[in-house]
Amino acid sequence: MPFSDELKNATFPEGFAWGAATAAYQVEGGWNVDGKGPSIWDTFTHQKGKIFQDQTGDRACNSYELWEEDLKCIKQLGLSHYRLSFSWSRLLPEGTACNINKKGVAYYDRIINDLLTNKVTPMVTLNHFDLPQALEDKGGWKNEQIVDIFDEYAKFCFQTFGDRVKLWLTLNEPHVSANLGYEEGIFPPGLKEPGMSVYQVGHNMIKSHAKAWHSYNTIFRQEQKGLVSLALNSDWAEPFDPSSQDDINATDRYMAFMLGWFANPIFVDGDYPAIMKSQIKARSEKQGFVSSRLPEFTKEEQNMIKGSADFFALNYYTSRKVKYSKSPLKMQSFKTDKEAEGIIDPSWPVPGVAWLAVVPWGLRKLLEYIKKTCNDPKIYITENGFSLMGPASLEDNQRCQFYRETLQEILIAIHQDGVDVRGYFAWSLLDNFEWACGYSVRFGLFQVDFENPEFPRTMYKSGKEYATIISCNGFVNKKAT
Ligand code: GBH
Repeated sequence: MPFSDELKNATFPEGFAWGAATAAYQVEGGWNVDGKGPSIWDTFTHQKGKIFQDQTGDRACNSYELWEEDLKCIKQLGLSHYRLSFSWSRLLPEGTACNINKKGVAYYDRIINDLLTNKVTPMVTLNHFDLPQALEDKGGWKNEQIVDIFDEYAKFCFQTFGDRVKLWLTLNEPHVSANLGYEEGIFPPGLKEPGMSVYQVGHNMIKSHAKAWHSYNTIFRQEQKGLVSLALNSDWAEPFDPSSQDDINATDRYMAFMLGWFANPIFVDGDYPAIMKSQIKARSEKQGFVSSRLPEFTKEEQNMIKGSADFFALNYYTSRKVKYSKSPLKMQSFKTDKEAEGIIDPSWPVPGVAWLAVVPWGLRKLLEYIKKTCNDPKIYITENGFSLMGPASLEDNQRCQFYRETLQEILIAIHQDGVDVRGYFAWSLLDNFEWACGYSVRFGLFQVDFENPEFPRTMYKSGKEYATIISCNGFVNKKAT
């Protein structure tokens, strides 16, 4: 997509949030110090054969001890916003407010206060994949009681930090937690229960989010005046063969099963997308189930869920061409329910991890799709990034180009398509523990030397590139002209 002449001098709107993001388990380390309880990621990475070279987040970037180094990175980039997540089991070692870890509270107090002192606005995710192990032992996200337990945790955080934190995300990427944790088993709790638990977990996550949003809305909003949402990840998808009705329908299902699953209940009508419901119901019935494997919301739940977000938080990484894939009825899984296969176009570069085809224009299309299908919400892009296989060179020219192109697509979305984009968070501030890939995949604006016990951070060229764009609030250096 060429950057048209009319937009040559365009800038981002005033007050646009310029951010970078991290997540607790990926950067903190300090997995068992100062009263922190274990999370499902501690348990999982301590088993053999789960993670690339059996690496763990035990030390990660050691941000638990090196927060000041992270703050220096944030300042060097000139960020206006920083997205971090709280480790639930660092705050509440058993997951419930029966036991509050004061040292955990002090750690996040310090981060929040330092950010505010430096005029950086924090955005906090309450749970980025690292459920307390103590709650997993009681059934975790599969047990409906999690809805009340999560609400208690959320209220504790709003109460403790909400005087200063005004941007909250309840959950990160429920699609990923449910699919990788319960369908594919490559994230904890490592279950492979195809076509069943994935929907139960998604269901409980939606209700958990909505209940916490209502707690904020009724108890804290008036006083604290913040905003609460959840981060949803989605690819952009287009039909493999645009003249095939089968591929067109498959593309609709692909988007419904990825984004609509959560976006439709929360941003549209309190319920799952119609095509998702009909598809899973029909297949379940033919497989001999008495009811659909996709649970149903009661009317009361629908009313609670509908409208339970103050903005749209999007994590975008990649795009797919979608083909209809007919699946035998006897095969029961999320994938076969979807009957759609996502393919990477051979012309799209894949510089790092295999799933990440770089398609900056897909973001523009996805933003327009969200505008259209989700009632034109305010949108924060809460994650977007470019991976390299590590250790990566500091001269990451491809990543520089990626940030330029992506931010130009966002400018077009704002000025040409009228999408209400309020901010952008690069994933990630630092090279960090990239889940199942361990430290083999690098997403940082700063390189971290994991071999050196001091974990030094060094800015990549792309960090400089991003800092320049931030300082110009776009691509034109107003000071120079
Ligand atoms: C985000 O998920 C996460 O929020 C963040 O923590 C993470 O570091 C970042 O992406 C980069 O990965 O392994 O082939 O089954 C992005 C959505 C969903 C994309 C899972 C990769 C795994 C595909 N991710 N998907 S595969």
